[in-house]
Amino acid sequence: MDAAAQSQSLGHHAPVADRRPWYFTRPTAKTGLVSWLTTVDHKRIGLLYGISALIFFLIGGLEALLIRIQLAVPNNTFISHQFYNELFTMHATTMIFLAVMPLSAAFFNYIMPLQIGARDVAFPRLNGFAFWVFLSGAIILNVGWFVKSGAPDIGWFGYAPLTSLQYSTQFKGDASTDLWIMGLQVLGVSSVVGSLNFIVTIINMRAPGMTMMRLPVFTWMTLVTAFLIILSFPAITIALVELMMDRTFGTGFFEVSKGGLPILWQHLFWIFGHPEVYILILPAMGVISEVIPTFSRKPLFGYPIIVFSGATIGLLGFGVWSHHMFTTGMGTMATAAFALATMAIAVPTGVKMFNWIGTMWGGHIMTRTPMMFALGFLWMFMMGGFSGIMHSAAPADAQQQDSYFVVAHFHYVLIGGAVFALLAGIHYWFPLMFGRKVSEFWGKLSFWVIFVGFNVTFFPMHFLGLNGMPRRTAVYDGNMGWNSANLVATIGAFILAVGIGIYFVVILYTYFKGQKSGRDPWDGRTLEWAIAHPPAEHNFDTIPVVRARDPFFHEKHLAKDKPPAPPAEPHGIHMPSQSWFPIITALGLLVAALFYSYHHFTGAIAGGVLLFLGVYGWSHEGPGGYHIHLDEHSGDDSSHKAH
Ligand code: HEM
Ligand SMILES: [Cu+2]
Repeated sequence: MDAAAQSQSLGHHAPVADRRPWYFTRPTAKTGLVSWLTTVDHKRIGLLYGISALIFFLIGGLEALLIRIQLAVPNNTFISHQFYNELFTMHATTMIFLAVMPLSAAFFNYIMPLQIGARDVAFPRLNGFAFWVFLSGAIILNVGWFVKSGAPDIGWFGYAPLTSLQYSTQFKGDASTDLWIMGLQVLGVSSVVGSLNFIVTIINMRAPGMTMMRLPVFTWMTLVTAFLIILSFPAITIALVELMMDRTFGTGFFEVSKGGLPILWQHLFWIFGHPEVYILILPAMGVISEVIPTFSRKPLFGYPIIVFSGATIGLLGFGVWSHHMFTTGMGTMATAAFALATMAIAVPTGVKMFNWIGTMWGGHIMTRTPMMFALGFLWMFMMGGFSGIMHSAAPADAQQQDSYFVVAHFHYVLIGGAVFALLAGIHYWFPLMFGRKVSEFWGKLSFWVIFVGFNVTFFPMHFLGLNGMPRRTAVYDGNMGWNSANLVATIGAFILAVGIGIYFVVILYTYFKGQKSGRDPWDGRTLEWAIAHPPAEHNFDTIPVVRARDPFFHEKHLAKDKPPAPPAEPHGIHMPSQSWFPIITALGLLVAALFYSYHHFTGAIAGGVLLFLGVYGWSHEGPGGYHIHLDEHSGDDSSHKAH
């Protein structure tokens, strides 16, 4: 069957503007493995991100448990010091880059286009490419576990001179710093490409009437996060290129013996690293800003203030990187300036807290599972914020630096904040994605076990830190007064693991056997709730016309008149075609980067050739696309197979 006949049999009109190169027919299968490998549907790509992120979340959690077992008792010999270093490096790298960021990306992909009334993102193939590149970077980072050189062991911050050839030489049984460099570099490509796509989508593809000040807050935070990514990643890209040149070609950017400056690494790393913290937390704030109004049955209090404080946090985030370097001896002026700038960030963050509380104030609060996680977020994030303000004072930080106090602080922000919000988001949007609803009993049970386990694990770490226990050390002496708090923290980590386990089992059970949710189970406010659950491939049968903030709620409950007729789509609904080239191009990048990490230059060039062929085919097959005609069909949103 040729491609045209095939697409006829699927009920689609022949592809438009589709120049088919001789070497590949454009895939049209809508189910099965090929359909997933070649997908350009933002919802499927969102699911791919989400599933991968959850798997890496479990891997990172397993690494954390091994760390906690080792620290449960003094002078433990459970694991070697070398393995410990690999574990804390990979735990942090995995959680940040392979779990929390892609889980946010899953929501950006799945939810954002629905919230703005779009049929897909601006560049659907580029979107698929971003996912496959993400997976490539994740693989590169993790191959170290399976080969002799070992996993990266230099910390997620990769401070010089730990990364110099002197301390981490390849192929001598030492760890693979090069895998870390190339893995992060490849992940950066994915993040930047994805972010450009989201920015263009949000600016250009909003439904008629969806002005910027009517954008749902989650979409706003997607936009701010995307800008943070494209502005901060160049700093680490350059740092990694320089480090790679030091290690491959013997340059001396960070090499003291050649006149290099280790502190240059720290500046470049944290100019990226601090905004990265907001890249992790702003999407979470976006989710919370959707969940709290829905379950308080009130519009978000102070919408413009929430939006502008989000943007302000993003901007200020670029001016505070050196608070990670108070103890490097920057000088009093620099230290004072960075301390003040850091404290200033507490203001827009506090403003947001008051707005969320103001939204609940006098509201009709429904304590469903997503709301429970959101309330958990508010409390935990506030705790993390307070300890954050504590070390924004440089003299206090000089004591807390590199102690467990800092570990407690950032886990309160990253788990209590980012992870709680994302877990809330999964529950919140689950009915939309799969048409099923998680049981309230099991959902809430998982919440409470996670909540208790989390606090038992991390609250004692504040005291461990103030009592001087250093982070990133595999053993401690039994006479330091740290024994009981460490044991408690380890027990807490297991309670937390049980909670996460329950959460996952409940989600999986719901996916297969859960109770059907019906449409719009939470009485939603934003456009994504207006469509079928799960959504049809083309999202909206007719593009909605937006007349208010919270447009769906407005049309359901407040508007007396009918919305104006949407502009006709004379040729039917235009959908983008699937393509093989995103995954082929990403594969080229994977091969090139992997071989380069092993300084195997022939292999690297072969990967480069594949990459080039991918780009060549991609640009020659044309954007493609096909039409769906709804006029002849039954009117059931979930079926788009017209004719
Ligand atoms: C699942 C529960 C988790 C537990 C029990 C846990 C436990 C730990 C422990 C004990 C350390 C200190 C290792 C050391 O200093 O030697 C650590 C470090 C770290 N964790 Fe977690 N963690 C968890 C989840 C997360 C999440 C979700 C994130 C990020 C989103 C994260 C980010 C980090 C970072 C950035 C470090 C610093 C590593 C370093 O000092 O280089 N962790 N974790
Ligand atoms: Cu910072």
